[in-house]
Amino acid sequence: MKKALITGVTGQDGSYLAELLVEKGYEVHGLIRRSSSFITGRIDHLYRDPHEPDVRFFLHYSDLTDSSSLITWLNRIKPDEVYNLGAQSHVAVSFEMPEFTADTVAMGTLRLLEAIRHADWPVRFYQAGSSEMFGKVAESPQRESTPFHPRSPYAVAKVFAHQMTREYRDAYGLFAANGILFNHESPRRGATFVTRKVTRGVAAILGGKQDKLYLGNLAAMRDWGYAPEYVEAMWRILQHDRPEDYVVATGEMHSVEELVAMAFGLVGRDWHDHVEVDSRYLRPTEVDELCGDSSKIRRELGWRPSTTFEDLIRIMLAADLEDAGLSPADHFVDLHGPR
Ligand code: NAP
Ligand code: F7E
Repeated sequence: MKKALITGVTGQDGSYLAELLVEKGYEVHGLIRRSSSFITGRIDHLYRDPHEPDVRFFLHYSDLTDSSSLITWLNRIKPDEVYNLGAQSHVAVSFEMPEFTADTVAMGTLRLLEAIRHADWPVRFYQAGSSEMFGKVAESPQRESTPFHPRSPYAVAKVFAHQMTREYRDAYGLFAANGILFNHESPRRGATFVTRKVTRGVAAILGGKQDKLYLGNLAAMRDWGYAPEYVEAMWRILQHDRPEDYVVATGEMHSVEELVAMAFGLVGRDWHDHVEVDSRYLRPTEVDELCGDSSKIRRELGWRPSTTFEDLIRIMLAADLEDAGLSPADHFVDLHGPR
């Protein structure tokens, strides 16, 4: 039985990855931070399912800012694979908390790499890199060789983590690989990222809880995919016979305005009636457009996305309508008319 260690297991991707690895028969260990309230909502079903007594899923307290706990858990668990998904992952928040962001994202990765360097068994390491590293893009679409031009403290910290992962691979022969993942979303997406903010907002408006949705830059363009498909890419990257870096993306780009129009359109509403721009949500430096070329991972590892932009928004909106006590079947309209 293979063992995996996941940082960021309580987050969107950590929860889907833990599910995937448990399904594949791994013994899965996740590191969680102490909090004054429960933070395991996305993974409780794995941890406590009484019908699955054989599920081997364990949680341990740690923090990417705390080397000694990282070293302790690595050496106690002796995982075959380490997935470093832990991060202060919100770009806008990184402008307000640059030091904590860098400590977690950049130094946290270095702390883990150092711990792994001294391990006396073979460990495969996955680093959760981001399309934000491309920032002010040098070419479009972006691929593995596109130069980085980060535009936020978060992105600068991710570039450090990416380059450090490459350095440890080259200098010490570690099996250390970077995924460069473009935006990926799901019903488990944090509520302050734009896709989820919009789908939750639409549900709240339909439920009569609010009338307006306040957003920032509607012109920004992103390449949005479906998170469960992206964690499958992470796993494939670590199963390859050599450590390499891969862009993971759909290759399709949409603006925030298109996202908003789609979400309101799915329930027969005109977004102009509800959306207002609020300058509080603008960033000191913005990434205008991101679109990924994932031909390398498609060619070498056989990975490809299958959920369309419309399906993604439909899945998220349906989940948020249900959370709001509304039936999706009663509210969705057929965008395409009779076929
Ligand atoms: P997320 O939902 O924000 O989850 C982040 C996770 O990191 C949470 O489990 C969080 O724990 C944990 N964390 C935060 N600070 C930590 C610290 N100091 N020590 C240990 N853990 C800490 O993010 P996600 O969307 O799942 O993304 C997973 C990873 O992929 C992140 O590294 C992110 O930067 C990267 N990424 C995401 C995307 C995307 O579109 N989703 C794209 C590219 C790269 P708490 O629950 O305790 O806060
Ligand atoms: O913003 C614009 C915002 O916060 C997307 C993280 O997972 O993906 C994510 O970072 C765009 C930006 O994601 C609002 O200005 C407009 O242009 O959903 P987001 P992000 O910044 O792209 C990358 C790949 C990561 O690695 C990160 O960890 O939408 N936008 N109005 C807004 N964004 C937010 N959050 N809120 C708004 O009201």
